[in-house]
Amino acid sequence: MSQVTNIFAPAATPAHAIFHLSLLVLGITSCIFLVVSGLLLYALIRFRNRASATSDPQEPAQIYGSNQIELSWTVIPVLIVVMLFLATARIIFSTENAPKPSDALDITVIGHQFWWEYRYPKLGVVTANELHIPTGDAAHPIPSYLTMSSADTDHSFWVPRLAGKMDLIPNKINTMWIDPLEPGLFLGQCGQYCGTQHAKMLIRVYADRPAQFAAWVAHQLQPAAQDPAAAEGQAVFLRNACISCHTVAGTTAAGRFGPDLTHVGGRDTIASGSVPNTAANLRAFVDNPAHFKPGALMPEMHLNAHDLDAVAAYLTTLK
Ligand code: HEC
Ligand SMILES: [Cu+2]
Repeated sequence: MSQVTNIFAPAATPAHAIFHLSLLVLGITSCIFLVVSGLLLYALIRFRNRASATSDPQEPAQIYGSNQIELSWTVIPVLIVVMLFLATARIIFSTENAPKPSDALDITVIGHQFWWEYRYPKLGVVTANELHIPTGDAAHPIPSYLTMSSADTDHSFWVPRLAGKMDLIPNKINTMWIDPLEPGLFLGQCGQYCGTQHAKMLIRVYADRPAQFAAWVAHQLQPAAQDPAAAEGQAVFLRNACISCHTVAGTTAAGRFGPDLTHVGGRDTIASGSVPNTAANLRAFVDNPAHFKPGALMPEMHLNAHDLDAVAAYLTTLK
């Protein structure tokens, strides 16, 4: 688990670029550290207070000013700073100006207190909290372009193994791209304090092989399951306020304030990655969202135990 957010284990082109840049910066700053602390140690030891010195309390010769020394400790740091600046600017521009291939995937990312909305406008898919994207390889990367904004306050999308941070700001569009080169699950975290449950606004990016991704898309495009055994739970869902905040495709529920629940049962986690998606956790969350996320913007729904069981059973059928 410790590897999944490791910035030293990049798994996409932008993260690789950042990784190489950080090695360069670390290298240069370590050299500076070694030289400075070496000189300091040398002076401390060489000129320490010795018994032999105290018997001869003579001051050493005093020297005032040295053009050479002043010039070198001005010019060398300026050169180092200019070098670091140019190396950083090169990475930023090469990432931002990378040409967008025609087969790139477009995804709209909307930050909400305290969850993520993902819309695939060209594919017609809408989902929440668990982002699926296709995997390419070094010879043929498949980038996903994220067009990002926010429904409320500032958030920041940060998946360290895939790319740097990008802020999601209301009324402003930011863009970034990621091209995972190996399949896997990449974890991240909202990187901008956005309110009480900021810490439980986790990001899960599933990099799927192209065939697996196509199958996921095909499944997401189907309307919600209509399991006759869960008809009672569906009725509870449809007659409560759930429908004004949540969408379940193929029913009258078309709210957009909360996560799309059409395929909620097929996700691994609920509440933005904070708890595993089990029937018991779904029931506890619907009973009182503050149980897992105090301050979450879903109100306590005050359903009786019977309705809670029914609605939780219904949610698990929405695979
Ligand atoms: C006032 C709007 C509102 C109402 C009403 C509401 N919800 Fe929610 N719901 C939300 C919000 C906002 C979230 C996201 C909470 C978070 O993760 O911070 C959420 C999250 C959820 C989740 C977790 C989804 C996921 O993928 O993480 C489930 C399940 C859920 N709601 C079910 C229900 C049910 C069932 C009802 C009705 C009994 C209901 N909600 C009523 C706003 C609402
Ligand atoms: Cu946030």
